[in-house]
Amino acid sequence: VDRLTFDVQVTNAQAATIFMEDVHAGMVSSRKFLLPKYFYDADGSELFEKITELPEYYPSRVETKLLASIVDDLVARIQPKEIVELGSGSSSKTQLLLNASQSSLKRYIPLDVSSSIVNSTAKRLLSKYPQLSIHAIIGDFEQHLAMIPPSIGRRTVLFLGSTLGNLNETSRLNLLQEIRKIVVPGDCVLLGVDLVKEVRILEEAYNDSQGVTAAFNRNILAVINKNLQADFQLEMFRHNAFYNEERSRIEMHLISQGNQTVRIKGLNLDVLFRPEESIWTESSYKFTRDAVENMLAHADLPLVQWYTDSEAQFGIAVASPE
Ligand code: SAH
Ligand code: AVI
Repeated sequence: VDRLTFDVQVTNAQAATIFMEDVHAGMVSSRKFLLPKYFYDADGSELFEKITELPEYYPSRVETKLLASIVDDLVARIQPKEIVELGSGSSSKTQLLLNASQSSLKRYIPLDVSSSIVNSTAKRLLSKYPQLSIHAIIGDFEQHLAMIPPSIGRRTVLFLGSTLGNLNETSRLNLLQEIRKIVVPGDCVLLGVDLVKEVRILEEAYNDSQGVTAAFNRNILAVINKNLQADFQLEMFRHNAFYNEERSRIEMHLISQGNQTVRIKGLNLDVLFRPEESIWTESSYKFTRDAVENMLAHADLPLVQWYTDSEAQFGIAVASPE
């Protein structure tokens, strides 16, 4: 269909090289780590969708409800002509905006590392919104914002799900500064952020009773097994997620169950694990309104509106350059 453009920012060979370098760096580090963007192969994206349906994982549910309650007000203010979405995944919350903006909206630009989910989502949206053009970009939001096509007017940049919280402070600021470069006065940025709250609620959201989050966490090892011919035994790594109050973040780790050596053939590397040694796989920072307002201001994106649910679990910031 000519309403669909599908841009892939890196060749398979480039992606393979970067993946090798990143896994190597993480596995030879004295504190082992892996980058959370590698959770999201087709299986990982499916597991994340299951997470969003868990009773314990309040962020998706609360953000959806909040967005539904403000969407008419929002769209009346911003009347978007195009929506650029970072880490768009299944675009399920986005559809609230797509529905409400039908009269003004011409183009939707989802950008995500996970080609499988963007592909199936784009096809679904094309048939559901016959007036809409879709320009999908498979890429890394920390590297490829410059590849987003020139604006056709009144652009809204959407960044939902508190995915910004998966970056550390420096990377968050960098990304917001890159976002600033793709908007002009009159455009806006909609940022969904998970808020600091009672530790029990936070920790339960990352330790669900069905073990879906544990499977999501371990999937990163399956991704390495598949792409680098490694022999991680997934059941030999325990899921561990806890709130680090001092740093306002959930940390997810995989903990080695005993002494073990993992062979990563594709890197020609043997990795030794001590009992209880951790691989740090994800941080998920939690915010306050002030913290969000400050970081946006630092990126020259003044906060113009702040929405939160009645229990102040989740926030949606609207920022606009001057
Ligand atoms: N926005 C959706 C999905 C959130 S899950 C929601 O709110 O429910 C995080 C999404 O970001 C996944 O689809 C994942 O593939 C994508 N993602 C993670 N790191 C990324 C990166 N560095 N660049 C682009 N996309 C990324
Ligand atoms: C995508 N991201 C904001 C999710 C989060 O909550 O940090 C990923 C996730 N990790 C474990 N559960 C969900």
